Amino acid sequence: MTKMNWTPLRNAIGEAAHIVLLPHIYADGDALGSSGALALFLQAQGKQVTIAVEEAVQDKLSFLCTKAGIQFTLPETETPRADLAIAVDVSDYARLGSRKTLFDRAKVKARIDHHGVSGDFAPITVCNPDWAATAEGIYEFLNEIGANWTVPMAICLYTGLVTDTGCFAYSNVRPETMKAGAAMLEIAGDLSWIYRETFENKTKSCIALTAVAYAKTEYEAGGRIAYLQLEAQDYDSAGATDEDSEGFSAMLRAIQGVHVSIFVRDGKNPGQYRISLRSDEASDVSKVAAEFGGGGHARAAGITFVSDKEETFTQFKNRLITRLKEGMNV
Ligand SMILES: [Mn+2]
Repeated sequence: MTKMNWTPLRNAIGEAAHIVLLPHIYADGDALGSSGALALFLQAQGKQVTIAVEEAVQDKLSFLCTKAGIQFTLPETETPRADLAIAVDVSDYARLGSRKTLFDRAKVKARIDHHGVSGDFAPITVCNPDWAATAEGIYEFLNEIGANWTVPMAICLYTGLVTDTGCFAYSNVRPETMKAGAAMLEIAGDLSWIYRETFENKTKSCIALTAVAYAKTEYEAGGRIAYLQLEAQDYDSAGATDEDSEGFSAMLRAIQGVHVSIFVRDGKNPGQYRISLRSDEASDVSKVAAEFGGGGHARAAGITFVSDKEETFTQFKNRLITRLKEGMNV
């Protein structure tokens, strides 16, 4: 088990009065939950803390605000220069989005993360790919520092664990992950409602979009790869939003015989595509993603592709499928 050196981060926190926490763009339960737990701890130390997010918090995670009292600040709000900026669950500098300036302006820059492929963009980095979630790292840190755990902190931390592990089901789950989860249950009691809020509780529009998704799914490599591309009109026809398609990559990977899934969505700008990859033991998609300028974990990774004169999306798609086929050991 890798023992992390928390001292530089601990010292930086000690010297800072105003701390800004920066979860990654399209923040998920781990990025927001980890930031929330850390923020509550820092506030209890008398620190002024801002969690600056790129987009409004997804509906299904809004309980972090209502039940744990976390405040997330959108970039349009003026945030003063921080003494310390901590990128939370951010694998790559680009995943700070428009908040790069907030990060750059801070006197001291740090990062807490669990992604294998790391962009070394922060002088103080605590990154351990063995953690199933960044939340597992936050748990380790707060325990080492002797934090007083509260129910809101437990809600935040448990959210990070549950969402990044598919309810403690993925291969990234270790005994330490379960121990962190168990500790949160000891503090907060029944937290099964977090599972319901984040995994069940599907909207009608999500179900409508799921029907479209299954109908549009194509198979490659003799059924070993599932490919799905959803465009703006697919979302419109289902009355769905981006949030409704979260989990689609995992949903496709779960089809019998499928080892790798590719799920493509439109990016923010024209000609931009967001690709998420999921795999089982047959393939390390973080390696493939890195070759295409993306990153992530062995079983879950992402790429952003921008089409230009050099390469169209169709060419990119073919290149990606070919590469995934080659790298598959089944
Ligand atoms: Mn994470």
